[in-house]
Amino acid sequence: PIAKATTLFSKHTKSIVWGMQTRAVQGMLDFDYVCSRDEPSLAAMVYPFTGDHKQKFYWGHKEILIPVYKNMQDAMKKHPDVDVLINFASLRSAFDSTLETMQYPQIHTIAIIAEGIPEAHTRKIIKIADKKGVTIIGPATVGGIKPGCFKIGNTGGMLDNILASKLYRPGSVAYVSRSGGMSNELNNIISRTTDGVFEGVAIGGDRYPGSVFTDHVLRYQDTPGVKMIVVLGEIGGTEEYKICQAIKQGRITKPVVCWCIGTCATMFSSEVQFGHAGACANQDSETATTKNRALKEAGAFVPKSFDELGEIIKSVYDDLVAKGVIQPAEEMPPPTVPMDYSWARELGLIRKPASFMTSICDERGQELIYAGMPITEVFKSEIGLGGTLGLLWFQRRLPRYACQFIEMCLMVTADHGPAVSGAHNTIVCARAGKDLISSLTSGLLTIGDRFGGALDAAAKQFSKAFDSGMLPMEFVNKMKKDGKLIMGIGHRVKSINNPDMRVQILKDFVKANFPSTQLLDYALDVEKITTSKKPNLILNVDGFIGVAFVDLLRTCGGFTRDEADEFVEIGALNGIFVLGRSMGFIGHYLDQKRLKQGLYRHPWDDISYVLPEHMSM
Ligand code: Q5B
Repeated sequence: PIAKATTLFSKHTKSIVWGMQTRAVQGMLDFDYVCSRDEPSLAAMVYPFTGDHKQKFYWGHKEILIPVYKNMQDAMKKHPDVDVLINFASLRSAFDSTLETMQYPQIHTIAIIAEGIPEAHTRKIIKIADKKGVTIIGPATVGGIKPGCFKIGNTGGMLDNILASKLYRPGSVAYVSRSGGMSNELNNIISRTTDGVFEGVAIGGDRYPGSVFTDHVLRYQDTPGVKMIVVLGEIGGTEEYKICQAIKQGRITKPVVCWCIGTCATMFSSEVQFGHAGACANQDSETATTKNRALKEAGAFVPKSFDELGEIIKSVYDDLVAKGVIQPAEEMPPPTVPMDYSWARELGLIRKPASFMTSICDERGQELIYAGMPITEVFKSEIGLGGTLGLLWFQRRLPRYACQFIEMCLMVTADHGPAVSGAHNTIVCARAGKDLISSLTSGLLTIGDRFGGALDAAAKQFSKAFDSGMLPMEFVNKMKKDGKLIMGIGHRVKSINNPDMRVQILKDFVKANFPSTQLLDYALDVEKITTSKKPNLILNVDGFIGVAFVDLLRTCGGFTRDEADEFVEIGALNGIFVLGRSMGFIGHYLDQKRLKQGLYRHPWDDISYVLPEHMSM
């Protein structure tokens, strides 16, 4: 078998991350930057589920591109200087991707992050790794960290933690633990009690970790920069006895501080399985208490409890300083890494004027909120479609009759046959092979003054005339004099002889339910005058909804007069026709598709060709 490397990471280590772990990668790059590395430690990413491309990351203040390869082979070929692979593959693919990685002799270290890899698979990985001289860290771990040099994925947490534990520059203490979470605690303890961490590895909590305590403790023994070693063992397994043996045999000469967690297991009457798969004592020798005793007997520095771990680390460290073994280096401030915008905002450190303002809907919390009303409440109080529209368009919880009126408007405007401009356009568009949205919008685009889009203009014209005290006759005459059509008056097919039942239905409801119908009454007086001139100059559906809505907004009690006028001014009322008729247009689109109607071509005999006569010179 090929011998494994003593030094796994340096200031020049280059790695590949398997998996689209962009947050972890940015964390590694920020760590590199704060360690004053010349170059990022990450050369590339491998992700088989997308094509080759580049991902944008920050290197300090600058943006850089990191290549992502679909195939590992391409990544290895393009980056021969890479010797570490961080495998973020899931438990289903971690085995295969690790075996594939080990085919490349350039790789000396693999960190496997996934939890739950079958033990049989891990054992196979270990066997091959031992033959090929590859150090495996994990599975089921965050990985490890070498201050000033390299950080595996998410190890060490966020940047504020890295800075607080001074992980941007090396100290003299190397540690190994099983737990990734506890390794962070060690970073904290060691940084407070000594000159800091030289290197730390969390081997993972599985029964068969890819590398064991002694693999790392012996490396640390052989690494000149390491002056003392900390081991955080735990209940289960017998690995800690190998450390005892190595101390007794003189293979380990550097001071070892060690504590096995899980001593509380003795307080339980039955066997306890702790969080890690391997954290269970199957015999007395595997209990934390027995192992701690053995370590102490072998010559390790063992505290009385975990609480004392910091104190004992400090006393061993102070002793080494006193003896001159450790000469603490001068502290140099690390370069500043810009804080991520979202994090800084969360911490309340920055503020920025928003480019967008909204006041109708908030989807950020646990529950969707329409104008202050949680969606569950929208359903509980049965405000229906009219009430929902009231919240989103008018930001008010409207009275029940108003919600009902809105729903009736949507129902009566839902369709008026295939011959009207909008339905016609929708049909022609659908028959030209276009999709639903194109066909719908082609229909909607015909809505305007002449067809379906006269609601707002009718509301404005009638209320302006009414508010100024003009008599209906004066209004009609003025419009005629100005050469203007009265919006909301007139219909192509409906007339006093062929009344529009849609308008009749709405009229009955409004008369029965609205607190006031002043403007509607005024419009009906105008209708009397216009229909006396021509029977089709009725108050049409647009006009009716327009004026009745003004009455509603002005008198329902939910709006000030200015607010009511503003909704008319900004064009809310045409929205009623647009929304209602969208139902019909979609119906026409589906109908044409269902009827398998082919391309529409307008017949020649329906077109009058009036070309200019041939002009001779
Ligand atoms: N005259 C609607 O015109 C229509 C007059 C008027 C004074 C008027 C026309 C008009 C105002 C806009 C309006 C909404 C184009 C209509 C709708 C939805 C729909 C549609 C559907 C659906 C009809 C004949 C004579 C002329 C004109 C005079 C006409 N309108 N005078 N004020 N408003 N209205 N749009 O039939 O002296 O002979 O020259 O623009 O409210 O779109 O079902 O089809 O649900 O889909 O073509 O209901 O009224 O009449 O233009 O030949 O005029 O009456 O000046 O006088 P017509 P025209 P003169 S609802």
